[in-house]
Amino acid sequence: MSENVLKGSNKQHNLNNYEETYQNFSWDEAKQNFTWNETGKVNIAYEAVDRHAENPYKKDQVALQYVSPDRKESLTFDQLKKQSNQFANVLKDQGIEKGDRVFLFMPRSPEFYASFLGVLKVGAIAGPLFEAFMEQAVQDRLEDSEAVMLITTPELLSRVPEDQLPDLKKVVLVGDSSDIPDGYIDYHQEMAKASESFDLEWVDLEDGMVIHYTSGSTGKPKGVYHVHNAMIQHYQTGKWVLDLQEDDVYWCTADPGWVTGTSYGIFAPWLNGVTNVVVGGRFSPEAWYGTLDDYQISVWYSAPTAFRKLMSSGKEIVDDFKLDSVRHILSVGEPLNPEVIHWGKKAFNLRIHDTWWMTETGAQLICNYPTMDIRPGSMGKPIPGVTAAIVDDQGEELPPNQMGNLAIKAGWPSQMRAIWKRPEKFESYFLNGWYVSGDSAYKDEDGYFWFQGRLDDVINTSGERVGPFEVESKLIEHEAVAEAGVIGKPDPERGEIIKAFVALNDGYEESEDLLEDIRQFVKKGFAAHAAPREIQVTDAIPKTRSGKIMRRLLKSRELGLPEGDTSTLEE
Ligand code: 6R9
Repeated sequence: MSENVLKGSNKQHNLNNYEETYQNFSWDEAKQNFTWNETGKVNIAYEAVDRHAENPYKKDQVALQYVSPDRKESLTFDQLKKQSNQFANVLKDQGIEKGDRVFLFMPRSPEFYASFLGVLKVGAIAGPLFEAFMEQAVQDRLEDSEAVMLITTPELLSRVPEDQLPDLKKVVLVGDSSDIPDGYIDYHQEMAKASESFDLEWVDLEDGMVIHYTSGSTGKPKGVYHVHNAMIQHYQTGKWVLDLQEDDVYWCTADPGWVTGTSYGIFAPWLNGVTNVVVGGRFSPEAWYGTLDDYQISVWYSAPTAFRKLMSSGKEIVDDFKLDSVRHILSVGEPLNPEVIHWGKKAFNLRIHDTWWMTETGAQLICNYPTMDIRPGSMGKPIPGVTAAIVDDQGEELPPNQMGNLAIKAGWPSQMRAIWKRPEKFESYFLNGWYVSGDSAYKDEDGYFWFQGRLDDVINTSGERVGPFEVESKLIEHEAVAEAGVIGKPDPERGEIIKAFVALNDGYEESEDLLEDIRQFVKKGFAAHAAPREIQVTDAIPKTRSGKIMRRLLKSRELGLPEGDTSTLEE
């Protein structure tokens, strides 16, 4: 079988010759695939859903296949168009206008997808939030974005501090009417009354589409602002990197609260017109292998943490399922260990393709392609249309094999357009025409990029970005905690775990109960995934003379490494 032919078919891969395409491609070419190329006005929801619903050959194809332990439901492109139109009408009735921020805080469900698209159809900006967020995390994000509307469920409502959110005018609840208190908008009741046709808001390519909040090493989470123009890259990487073909059944395991769950859990698959499987409920190896088998998944995008969990569940369980529908597997979020690639080869007889990108980049940038040789441990090569390099701290390019800042030449289609209300923060990403990622890496002589680590203190636990500052802020709200410093500690399954060092207030003694209480405090007040798995009591947290927590020092001490430069350490 030649490299360019798909497993189990006589079709060709979409990107046949990487080097040649890389030399010749320009983004103008990709724009020809969209109708807006003539009108100049767009709406990503139209391109992703309505366009297919208007095509007699595609309208009855399943767009969304939803699967959870207690609910299975499928929606065709036509049904998804109608439901999102209905919700757009509900939004219009409620006075939502172009540019308004409308947040969604609920588990994955068909209602989530219909309302998310409805928000885009009125030209508003969608802000998806992880259902695991607790009160503080929800408040920070709604407050910063000045969201005027929230779509959530009766169960999650208790985590929305409405009295702290003066801009939040309306709350839509998705649930049984009997659970919906007065003063709230009943999703199902309003949908039942709403028309299935809607005259959608045609916007400019540079108009706002989505805000994803993400963590940095300092300060509150940042609102990363993306515009409709990103669709060009969502579409094109869906072709080249996901290698999507019309008859694929695609499963992206990411939650839409994370950028992967929107760019590649909504846009890339639907812009390419494929059936998109969405799985709710908790992870279990049986449920995951079962999904691949039951729905005959052909293209699967997941993360190293999940692969490692499957790997540790053993070989026997694999034999209980038929996994031969899968033809292409991809990974994102953390370094993909060569060991996992070897496991993939055994379990699926396939290579796992690593992809590198960030919330801020909006779409994939450095990837492995089906027709390219993979070097296990490497993130691959930049997509055509994108220039990547390793630069020094002055933004000068470094030669091969030298470690430095992983940087991308600014101006790719899906690049973030702002950090919400923080222009100086946005500017701080750019140096000498480069977007500087905050990751360190090197490039080998053949142009493959190799990830080395984060250059800042951001923690990557099970593929989720956690800012140490947010965890520290929550910790010191606990009555026993005087000071806190938080680091990521290497962990074989999760990549990193969160470890907190705390200094206790006078009158508090270290005990198992107290540490557990502190842990629960972060879990309940902030988010479960951000609760420290390890807490160590110390007398004092090392700080610089200007009062910054020296996490680097905490980490070297934890790992038994040399302490490095401690000249700014406060005595
Ligand atoms: C899409 C996404 C971005 C950070 C990024 C890097 C890490 C992502 C990776 C990877 C090694 C890969 N990261 N992909 N590290 N290999 N293939 O993950 O967005 O949540 O913003 O995280 O994740 O450190 O800077 P986001």
